[in-house]
Amino acid sequence: MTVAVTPVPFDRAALRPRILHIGFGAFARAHPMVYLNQGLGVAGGDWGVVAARLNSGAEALSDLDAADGLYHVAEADGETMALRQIGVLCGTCHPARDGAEALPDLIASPELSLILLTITEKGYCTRGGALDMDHGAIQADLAGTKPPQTAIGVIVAGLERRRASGGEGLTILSCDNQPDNGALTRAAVLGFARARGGDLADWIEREVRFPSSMVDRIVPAMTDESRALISESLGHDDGNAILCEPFRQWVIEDNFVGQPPPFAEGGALLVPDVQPFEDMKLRLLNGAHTTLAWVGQLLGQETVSDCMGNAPLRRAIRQLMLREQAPTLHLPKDVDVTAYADDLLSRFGNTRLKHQLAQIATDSSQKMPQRLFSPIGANLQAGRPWPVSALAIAAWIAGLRHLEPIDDPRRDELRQAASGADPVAAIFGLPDLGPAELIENVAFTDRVRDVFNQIQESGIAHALDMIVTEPRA
Ligand code: CS2
Repeated sequence: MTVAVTPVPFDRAALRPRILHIGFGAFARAHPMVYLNQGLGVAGGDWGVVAARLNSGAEALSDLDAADGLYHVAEADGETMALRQIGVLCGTCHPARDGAEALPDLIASPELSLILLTITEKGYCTRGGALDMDHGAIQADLAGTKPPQTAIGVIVAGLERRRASGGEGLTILSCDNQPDNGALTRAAVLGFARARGGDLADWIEREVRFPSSMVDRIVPAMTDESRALISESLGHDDGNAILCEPFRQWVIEDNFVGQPPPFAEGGALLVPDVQPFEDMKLRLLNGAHTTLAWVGQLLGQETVSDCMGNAPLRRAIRQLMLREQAPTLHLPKDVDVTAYADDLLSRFGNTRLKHQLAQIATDSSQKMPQRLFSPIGANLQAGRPWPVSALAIAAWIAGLRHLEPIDDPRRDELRQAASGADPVAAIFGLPDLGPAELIENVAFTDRVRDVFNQIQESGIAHALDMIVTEPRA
């Protein structure tokens, strides 16, 4: 059955290349671009976007060019489906296709005011909150014998050019799931600029702003099934379309050079401090996701919505959110955390989204600190129990030992550590996996080891049954 499409609500002829989006994948299409599309419909303006990728994905960008930058976003759950056409793109850029100078030149362009980033946790090349100087790609970019490969290297090359041509500062806005993502981006960019020498870092400190933001929308990787659903609803194919849930939220620190694009008019919240929103989302939503990814896979489940059909697992997730994560938070004003958690459970139950647990399990070493380790640390300190978190960590270690494939930048060392006689000690003996005060705390490692042994001896379903205290719904 076809569904009516909401057309682009503004005049595309007015668009200029004012925003560069690095890491233009599924999430970018379905989240920040939707806010901008709607905001331009309300407020108008010339805020066009150049979509960029650095590594894979040159073809996907050329496909967007072939469609004149237009694509559809389908927002769906079991009952509803809405289709909008997104028209904010005014170009694409890929170094492999357009040459190594293209991105730094764009960053230097006086028209450009904002760089948006969705490069995933590992794209920042940080460790312990600072640029990772041992990172191979950072070392190569710093050596400067070849064009930069990392987002951080490309950004610094662009800022250097911008400054040299007398350009003004701009804003760099991270849309990745990390706490204080603005400060982290700033640390990475400044770390790189300082390591290069000269006084560019001082200019960046003065002229570039790095607001933090909390982003939320579940946007799974596209599948044949989601493509077919969109084609059927549209009445024709759109190879650039994306399927996501109806829910979206974006809370942005109000800290821009000049006027921000009309994100607020498109539904974003601009606030002085995003941290309460970030912590709540990272711990309740993403912490639950990572728990589902590992416990669910060991239980033989494939998707998040499948997991919601498993009664003990669903109850454990509610328990995690309300008894283990919520008590660690300074909640944003007016938030009812029980309603927030229950809304999350229904979002997870969205049967239109075939959100693969294996996709969420990707890069878990980069996700554990903010999603599970930090709240566990707070619970240990406060003397509160954390059984579901312990199950999640133990399931991760069991998964590293038993599941294939493992997709993680630290895969080899993790796999090796997980295969030994005492995997828990070996995993937490790896450098910089989490905060030292937690990893070195025997109350933490002993508890995780107990649960790990229980999974090994009696199976994950039994280990799960042992910890669920949340009443049946
Ligand atoms: C997920 C997120 O893959 C993952 O790690 O937890 O992408 C999640 O779907 C989004 O943060 C939802 O806003």
